[in-house]
Amino acid sequence: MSDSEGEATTMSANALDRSVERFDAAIVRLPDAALVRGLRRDDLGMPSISLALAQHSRYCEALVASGLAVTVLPADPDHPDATFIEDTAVIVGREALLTRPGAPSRLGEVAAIEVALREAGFAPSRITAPATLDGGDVCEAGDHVFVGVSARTNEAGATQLANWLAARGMGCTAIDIRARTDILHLKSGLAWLGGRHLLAIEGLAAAPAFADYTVVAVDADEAYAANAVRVNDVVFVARGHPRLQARLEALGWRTIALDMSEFARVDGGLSCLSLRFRRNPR
Ligand code: CIR
Repeated sequence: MSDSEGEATTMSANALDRSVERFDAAIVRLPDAALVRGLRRDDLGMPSISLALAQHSRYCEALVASGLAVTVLPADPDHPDATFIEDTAVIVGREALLTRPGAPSRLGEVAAIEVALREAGFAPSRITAPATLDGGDVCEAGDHVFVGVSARTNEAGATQLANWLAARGMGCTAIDIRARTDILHLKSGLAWLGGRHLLAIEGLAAAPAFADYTVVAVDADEAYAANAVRVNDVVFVARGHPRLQARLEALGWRTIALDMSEFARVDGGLSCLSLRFRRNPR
């Protein structure tokens, strides 16, 4: 990234390098009772809004404990999936890109995020029609970005993202996940752990695109936990995936387990509950 320095991203083949850009701020959006109407591929039962609010609150506490100032946007009763705020924007350093979500019911979520990003000092660019892009398909891995072409992100969206990144000195590789039925977004099955380290579901771990990375493969029965999030010194992991959590700890990452049961019922994961960034480049 153009403004990365100091403790920020250092790309190296060094297996011990776990460096990441350090965040000091995040924006989240409270879940609304409308979450029960959230989009989902499978019927995993109705989310409980009271439990979702409690889980969201603990997620925010974990962000604060990790050194981030958290801006909490109000719930949006008109958009059941609005709590999955990550899908509405991509932030790289001090640059932001408003997305154009691939689900028509989610297009209207972006306006409020534009206001919030401007208040946070960004002058965001935007994805334009007919392109679609969901932030959940965008996996930043230091100076390189992987973008999923999916049921939500089309090829035009991936191309617009790649052009936007190229203008900022960053590379981008598209990964076609349209044939996959097990993940909604690329990051449903992939997470960056820092340096040259990725976490991935078995079906993605051996992808040629990741040849330069060390990939921790997640067992099939813990696949949901592949949507982990590295936040400064810790990795947030979905609670209930003890083998992965123990493995990450054994490999030297500190982890925080967070209960995501109610968001998982509507295909949501840890990464999609926040936009994370640095307020001031150092
Ligand atoms: C949707 O289908 O759009 C929401 N129910 C879940 C979005 C999850 N977003 C993400 O993983 N980035």
